[in-house]
Amino acid sequence: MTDTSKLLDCAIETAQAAGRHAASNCSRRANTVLRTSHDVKLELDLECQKIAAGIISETFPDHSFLGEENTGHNASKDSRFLWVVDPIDGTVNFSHGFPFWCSSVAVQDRKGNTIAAAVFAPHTDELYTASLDEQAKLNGSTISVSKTSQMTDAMILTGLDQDIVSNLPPMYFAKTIALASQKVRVAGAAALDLCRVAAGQSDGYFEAGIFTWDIAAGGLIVEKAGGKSEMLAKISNQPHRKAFMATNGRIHEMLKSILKDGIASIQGSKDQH
Ligand code: LIP
Repeated sequence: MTDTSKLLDCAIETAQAAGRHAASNCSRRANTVLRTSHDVKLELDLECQKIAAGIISETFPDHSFLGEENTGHNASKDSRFLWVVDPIDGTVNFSHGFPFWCSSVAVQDRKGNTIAAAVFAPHTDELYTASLDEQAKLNGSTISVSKTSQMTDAMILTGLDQDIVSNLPPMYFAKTIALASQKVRVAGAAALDLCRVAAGQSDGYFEAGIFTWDIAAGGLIVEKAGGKSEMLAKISNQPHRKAFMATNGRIHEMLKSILKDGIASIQGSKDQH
């Protein structure tokens, strides 16, 4: 039986090692291996993932690994545990020197439930942690979600959903949330967005097409801070991509109902990218 605290210790060590490597090499932040119209893949993404994978495989040689930079996880390992790693979440921010990015590490059971999670933001030296056995913490101190109970008072973090469903107008979700809430913010690093929800600095988070490695750690951290997280839809033909929300719990159903029509379009669309 693997002890949850050992899993959490390894998640912390991994997130800190990956994050510190990126931070201490930020002079190379613009060295790009791939550039698309709205995204980049950096040399440092690959290096940091290698460091993360090395620590995990040394500590738990039988565990499986899924990382953003190599999505075909090592299925050869028949493991009860899957490590889900985003070595640099907020890559575009990082590449510009905008200090809102982090390393996100989660370990999941066979059903995809996160057991232990660590998110490390080197610039602010913030380490967010949680496990099934432990409350959400920031640098060792317990954190909890906000008490906001009305959508009109809520600040919601989101991403820009320009390519999710072709039968919805561009930015449909961001606009829909903006009209219903006090403010929408697009900060650019989903794992850290979720940690801000957990810390009560934002009331909710939603993205229509976010990847497993962006939310696996932060989703548990929100829940263990007293909030709620929920997968709303899977994006077809993209096994690791989904519509996902997390809130302080109090506004959960309100935000969900605002998103309902758009989510129905995702579920009904045969033309997802
Ligand atoms: C990014 C996010 C960002 C989100 C993007 C993207 P990456 O992750 O966390 O907030 O809007 O969809 O997935 O690529 O920087 O690891």
